[in-house]
Amino acid sequence: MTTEVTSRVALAGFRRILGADAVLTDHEAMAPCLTDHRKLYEGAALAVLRPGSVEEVAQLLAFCNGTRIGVVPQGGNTGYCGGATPDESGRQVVLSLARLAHVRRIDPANYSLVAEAGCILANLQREAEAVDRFFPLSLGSEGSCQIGGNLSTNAGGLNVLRYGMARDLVLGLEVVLADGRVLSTLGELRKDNTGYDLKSLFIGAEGTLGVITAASLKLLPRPRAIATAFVAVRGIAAAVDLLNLLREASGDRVSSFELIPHIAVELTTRHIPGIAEPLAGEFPWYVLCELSSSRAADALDAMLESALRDAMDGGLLDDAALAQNERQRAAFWRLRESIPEAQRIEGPSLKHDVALPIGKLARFVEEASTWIAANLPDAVLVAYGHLGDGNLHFNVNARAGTDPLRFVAHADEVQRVVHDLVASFGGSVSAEHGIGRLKVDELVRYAPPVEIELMQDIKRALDPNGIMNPGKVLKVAP
Ligand code: FAD
Ligand code: 2HG
Ligand code: ZN
Repeated sequence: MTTEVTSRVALAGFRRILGADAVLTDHEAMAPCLTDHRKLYEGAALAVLRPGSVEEVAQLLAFCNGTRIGVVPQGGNTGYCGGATPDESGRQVVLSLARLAHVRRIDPANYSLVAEAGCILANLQREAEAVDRFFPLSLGSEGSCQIGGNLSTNAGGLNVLRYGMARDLVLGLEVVLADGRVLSTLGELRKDNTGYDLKSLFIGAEGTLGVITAASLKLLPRPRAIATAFVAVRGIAAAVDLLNLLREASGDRVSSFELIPHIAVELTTRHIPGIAEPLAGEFPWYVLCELSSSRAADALDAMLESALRDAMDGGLLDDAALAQNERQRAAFWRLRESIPEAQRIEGPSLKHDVALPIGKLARFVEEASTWIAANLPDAVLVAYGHLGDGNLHFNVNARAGTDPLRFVAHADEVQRVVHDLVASFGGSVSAEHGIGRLKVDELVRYAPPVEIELMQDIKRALDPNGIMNPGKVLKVAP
């Protein structure tokens, strides 16, 4: 697709398949789809395509495969690694899933739901609740991210400790392959050992192997008892000990365990209206923890209070506030979920989404923050995240008044130091946000060569013409 004429032919093909209204070419209409949430990339596109059915997606991919047009699937466009943004060539198309947004089936007796890829995550949570069930995937972006995007990034979020990553909630998938064939494993079975687990290939593939058009998802019993506390812990090692103590004391009812540094409390209270300090004193590290149970009769508040008292006696914490009602619980969570936004308002930040064996988190933070303090005087460390999963957002913000361009110029150097340290601790340089375009080189650097070779083999087998999200995840197109 390099000439004016072939672009015109392509656009005519898209309009034939979708009708003119679902083919956006006007720059203003396309603009929101051509950049990523973090504004790291600014791409261009031949068109933004908005199919309204699986058949239309299939016809589009068959057409793009035949004409070698790169296809960039896009969900809610909240991804952190530039995976949903087209490159700068203007020769790719963005394929928006927004119009595939129906819940096809919901079966409370089977604890399952079949949803199209464009369903907004928060809507699925509500659909489940309406039939007295629970869909546990929960992230700060749930009001705009889509289930197709969640599965394509294998999203994590706030409840992984209890319920697992997005992958763990999938019973089946419907996927349009690069050549337009439709793979449907949309069954609602919990047991199915008939051959290779093909659906797993597309989960976390970030749109490089096919387009997810629908998913069959697990539902769970709805939590009916919840206890939540905001706790000032005596450091990260103490937080890990507290997690173990709570798991034991509660019969493993801990569903969230989030680490929050004081700087994050300061940023959210300063930048986000209506957020207040949960505790009177000032402490370096906090944990937002939650116990939940599907048994209404479980006395979780008493259980949590007694466990926290033991932890205080054992020197793990200095203070704690138990949410007394739903309003207070929501306020604690609002603080936690607003940290990325508060960080964004504060100014440029260098983000590192890393995972480590949980017992090594404290030493990692100590070593990495010592390096930051010694080498980046303009930086403020904002390290927070899903401690219960060993997942830290080891983010570094520019100190107020720092020249943003000068600060961001350190990104590669800081990333190398942080990621090398993560690797030396046996960790991962992408815990939950994926690879996208941002971490393509990092994947090559840290993944064992055999893993990369196998990924390339799979890519070649499923997408021999390299049309699916070119340049994302894997460096070289087939
Ligand atoms: P997009 O950004 O549109 O796309 C992401 C990738 O998936 C791209 O590569 C795209 O090509 C591909 N894709 C999208 N839809 C499809 C499809 N149907 N078929 C094939 N490929 C597709 N992430 C976490 O894991 N945990 C968090 O706690 C978390 N919190 C966040 C909080 C905020 C405030 C924000 C802004 C983001 C957060 N994220 C988090 C990141 C982001 O929300 C997730 O990665 C989310 O899963 C992306 O979904 P999306 O629909 O926006 O996907
Ligand atoms: C979260 O946990 C998200 O809030 C965003 O994954 C993390 O902004 C970040 O670095
Ligand atoms: Zn996160």
